[in-house]
Amino acid sequence: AARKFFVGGNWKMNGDKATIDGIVGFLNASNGNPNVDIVVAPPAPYLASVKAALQHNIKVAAQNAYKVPKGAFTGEISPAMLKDLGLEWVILGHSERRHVFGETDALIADKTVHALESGLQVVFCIGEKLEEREAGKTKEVNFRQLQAIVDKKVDFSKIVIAYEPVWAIGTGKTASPEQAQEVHAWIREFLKEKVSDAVSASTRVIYGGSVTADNAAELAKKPDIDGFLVGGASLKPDFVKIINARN
Ligand code: G2H
Repeated sequence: AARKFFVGGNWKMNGDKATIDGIVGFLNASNGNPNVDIVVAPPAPYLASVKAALQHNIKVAAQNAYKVPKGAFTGEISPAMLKDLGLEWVILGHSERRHVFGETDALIADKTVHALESGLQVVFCIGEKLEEREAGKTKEVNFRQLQAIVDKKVDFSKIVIAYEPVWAIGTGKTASPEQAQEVHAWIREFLKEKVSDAVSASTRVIYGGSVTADNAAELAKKPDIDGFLVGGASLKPDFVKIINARN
């Protein structure tokens, strides 16, 4: 079966009640798109209100969640809490979690296993830093990050892989369609070798890093780019153009 296009909006630590009302407004006015899985990730304090206000064909994700259901972990939120709010998705392994907050491959793998066990689906983010790309380590770094969850025998039917080269995040430097396609094809080869032909063919691999309404359509034409994880541009009405980039 064809891979359904997936567009995520990662709001990061942005927004307040007024601006978020505006975002929900333009999303609801867009009516979604039946050919696209649309998932937006507000900051944690707004998860419940956004979930309540959005039309049901637009899903809500958390930007992170911890590896256990509850307990003495000040400042953390659990997959059980997200499920309790009726949410279906969580983003894990975002480069800002890896590089600003020091999350390791091992921690991200544990979080992924627990989120899946709890019934959430996961947008699992990977990507190399500029110095890694320049040192010829792009494949090695992305494969290492993926191997951490392959080792846990996760159910890839509940995972969307987001390839987000760190050098393209929030910098205005988008990977060219060719650069992104090259890595997406490597990821699919990796899945074929380490997991199965079926998982390689069916898993959505989306691109993130300075995606805009202007560059989304060209990226979306590449055969192994199955959608986007959008940061800055997901806060603006142009996000609707990115949702519809493949149509
Ligand atoms: C990458 C992306 C969204 P932006 O972090 O996850 O952000 O589109 O702002 O580069």
